[in-house]
Amino acid sequence: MSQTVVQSAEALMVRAIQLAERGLYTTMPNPRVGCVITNAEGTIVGEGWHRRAGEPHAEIEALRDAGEGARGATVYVTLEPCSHTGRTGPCAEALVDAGVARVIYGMQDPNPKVGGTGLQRLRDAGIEVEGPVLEEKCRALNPGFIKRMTLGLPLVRSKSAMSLDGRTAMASGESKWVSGPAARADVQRLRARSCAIVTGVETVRRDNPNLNVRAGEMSLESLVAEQAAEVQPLRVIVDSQLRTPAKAFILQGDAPTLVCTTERAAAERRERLERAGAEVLVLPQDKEGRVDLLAVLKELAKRQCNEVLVESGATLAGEFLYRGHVDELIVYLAPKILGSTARPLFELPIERMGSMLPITVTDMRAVGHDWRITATTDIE
Ligand code: AOF
Ligand code: ZN
Repeated sequence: MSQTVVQSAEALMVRAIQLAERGLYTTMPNPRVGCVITNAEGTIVGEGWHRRAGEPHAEIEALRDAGEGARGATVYVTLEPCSHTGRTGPCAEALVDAGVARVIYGMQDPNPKVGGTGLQRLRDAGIEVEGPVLEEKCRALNPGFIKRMTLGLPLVRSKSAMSLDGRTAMASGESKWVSGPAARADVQRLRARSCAIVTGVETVRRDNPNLNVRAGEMSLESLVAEQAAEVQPLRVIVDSQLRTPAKAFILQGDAPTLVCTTERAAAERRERLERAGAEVLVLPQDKEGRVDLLAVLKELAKRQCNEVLVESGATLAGEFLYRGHVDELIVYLAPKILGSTARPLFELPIERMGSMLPITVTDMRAVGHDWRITATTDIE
């Protein structure tokens, strides 16, 4: 005898969140959204998620999956259905046309083009609307999209690796490899969910990194990894005088590279980097003549970057932190001792306890033989 177990709104929203997570590496610049449709008995009749910008939204996928089953049904969706015509048509309209009875949403759309009007459209059509349900978990799907829509800035993560004694590289600059292979696979996944990877010219000169997403190194199921690697993040070099070598690996490959510089840089260097395939952008400088990091972040938001990963040496990472631009710190702690001549994690001259930067550790877990510490900064 088959028996339908009626699931709570929370349980169905959890299912919708799991579906949304399938778009973790591919929906940018759009948000990750998932949707579940149930019939009057509470049985799931349709599921969908947003896969890629330009492709159907989660609700449309779920409506297609449900077919005629959508009539009179209840829809659980992690984000307010849209009311605007962008790359695709309005989902609120599609839900009305499909004749659904109830919509339960996880959070309002922070996009000013939508912001409540999707819910209003549903109510106007006589659809019962309830929410927000599991709002915090739904917001956690899209921290970068939310920040960009509300503040005009991307979410910034700073990633670094250190020894047990808090050192990140030898005095010579040598830093391969502080953390182990599992942590490096974890970094590949962090890159893949980001819209841009920011580094400094010193790291480019010293380590010559690619800063791209490599499917084979993500430790993910191959289809998921391949799809993730199809959406390469923008690589960004902060380079006030254009000292990036034209032969640097970061200028090669499929991913685009943006070099942010200042008026101080010589024109012939600019031309050389452009010939090597980079886009060079002159931005305002700070008091010390370095590239203004806030200007970099504003530019990235303008280019629809939701999540930005800073993967740099101690100087640039310290600068991002000191200026209050870092939302989340990710530090891999390796079971090694590098000693007192090695470099610190952040180049940050703090003289007094009263000037220290407070942080809140939100997660700490083993990644291979290393520990990954995630913290939010408490800087206003
Ligand atoms: C939804 N369901 O699955 C997503 C939504 O350019 P478009 O047409 O793809 O629209 C993108 C905007 O739509 C995006 O900024 C956000 O406000 C909303 N995303 N909405 O109802 C979805 N991905
Ligand atoms: Zn939509």
